[in-house]
Amino acid sequence: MPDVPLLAGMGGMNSSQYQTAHAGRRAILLSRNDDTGEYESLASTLGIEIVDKIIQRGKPNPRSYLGSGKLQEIAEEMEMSGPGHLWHRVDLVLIHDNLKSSQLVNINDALTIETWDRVRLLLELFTRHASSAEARIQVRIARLLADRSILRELTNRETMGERLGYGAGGQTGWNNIMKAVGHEITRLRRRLSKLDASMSERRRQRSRSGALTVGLAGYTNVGKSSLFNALSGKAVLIRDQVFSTLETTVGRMENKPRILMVDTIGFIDNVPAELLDSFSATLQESLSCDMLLLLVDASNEPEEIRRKLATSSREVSGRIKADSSPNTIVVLTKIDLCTAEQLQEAKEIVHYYSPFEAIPVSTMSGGGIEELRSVILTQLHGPPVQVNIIHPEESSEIELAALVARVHRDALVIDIEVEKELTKIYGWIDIASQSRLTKEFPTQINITGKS
Ligand SMILES: Nc1nc2c(ncn2[C@@H]2O[C@H](COP(=O)(O)OP(=O)(O)OP(=O)(O)O)[C@@H](O)[C@H]2O)c(=O)[nH]1
Ligand SMILES: [Mg+2]
Repeated sequence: MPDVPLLAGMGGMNSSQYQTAHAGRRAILLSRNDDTGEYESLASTLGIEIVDKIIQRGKPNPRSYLGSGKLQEIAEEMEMSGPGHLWHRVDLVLIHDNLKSSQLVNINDALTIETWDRVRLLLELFTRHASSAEARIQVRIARLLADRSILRELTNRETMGERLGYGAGGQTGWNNIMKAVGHEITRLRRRLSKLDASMSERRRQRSRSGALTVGLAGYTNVGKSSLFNALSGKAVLIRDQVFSTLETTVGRMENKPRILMVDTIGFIDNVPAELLDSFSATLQESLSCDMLLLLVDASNEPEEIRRKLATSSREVSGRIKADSSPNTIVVLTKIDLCTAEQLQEAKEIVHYYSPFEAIPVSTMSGGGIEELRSVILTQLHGPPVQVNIIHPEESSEIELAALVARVHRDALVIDIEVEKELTKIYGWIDIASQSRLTKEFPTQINITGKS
């Protein structure tokens, strides 16, 4: 890849030398509304300190987001921001919304300082958290797509004679850079599709082996990875940060009957489809499942619950293939942080989205986890059954013990009751194993509902 001196969106960085450590940077935030909390937490996840917020209420200006007068004012203030000024050492301007490339370039021209919109902020976050080959390629593609639209804008301006001084070689130089970016995107997409193919092959193998899968979905930071750990016992990264998880992890929830669980990336509002599409294979891994858990943070304010639930369910339903719609159960997370009234309100909100009753859990206290496990098992394998072992006539202890052990091998046992002529084993056992058992031991074993 050639070095592309891009200003808007990336400061004076060369695209081959992205600055990935942003901790300690000082920024000012420009916004058109007061609702900047989530954005600020995205920035602070990267260690960026927002030293000042400039809020100009109203509709974004189509040319430069803020009016040109306001931008001029900010540029002048910046000029004067020496030691002692609140803006001293500010080297980044953050924009609360997603911008058109032309707006980004215009702001950047007016302020001559590195400028990020919301997409760029998310891309920086993704870059930092991408830890698998798959996630790194996905993020790189998403970045190049965003870079390309800025490049296109700059190329157009140079062609129109509106803007000079970027790169040597004039228009031909720009066209070569655009071509190189295009080739790089194609190359990465090819690599990604190979990874996707091996992912779907693994999925096919899993389903051939008779394993059923439970997918996790929900807004970022809702507690997906924590629940995954609690149910599968497999350690994945949990952090009080948005987008800790960018890739798929499959873990085993139960061995008999075999149930796998899939943890993956979360959702967030206002992400352009193009950006989320880079992660579509990762999301697909979790959504191509036999049952989906849609997580909702019960400790959020009601408005936030509504907003996040609307985003998550829209993303889920837009991505699930029509022929493979899994049953979806809403799980209310972090209930250790809520009052009984809060939990009740959360239940009422989610009731509109799912016909199934929401399951409240806390991975912190462990509350509700076993109930959820049993709901998952029942949903996938039907209600628990009762395996009756008829005691051998000569009451051979060894023979009976062997039969009990044999049932244990196939079943997730909840309870055992020993009666005079009968041992009742109560638990979950998949249909195939049920018929195998009754075929193998037609006179000693029969299976019924719970008596
Ligand atoms: N109090 C409390 N905190 C929880 C609970 N479950 C998760 N958390 C916290 O919520 C934060 C996010 O948890 P994660 O499991 O990483 O959430 P996630 O949905 O995987 O997040 P991303 O992968 O970043 O999208 C962490 O700080 C967890 O410790 C819970 O039941 N109670
Ligand atoms: Mg996670």
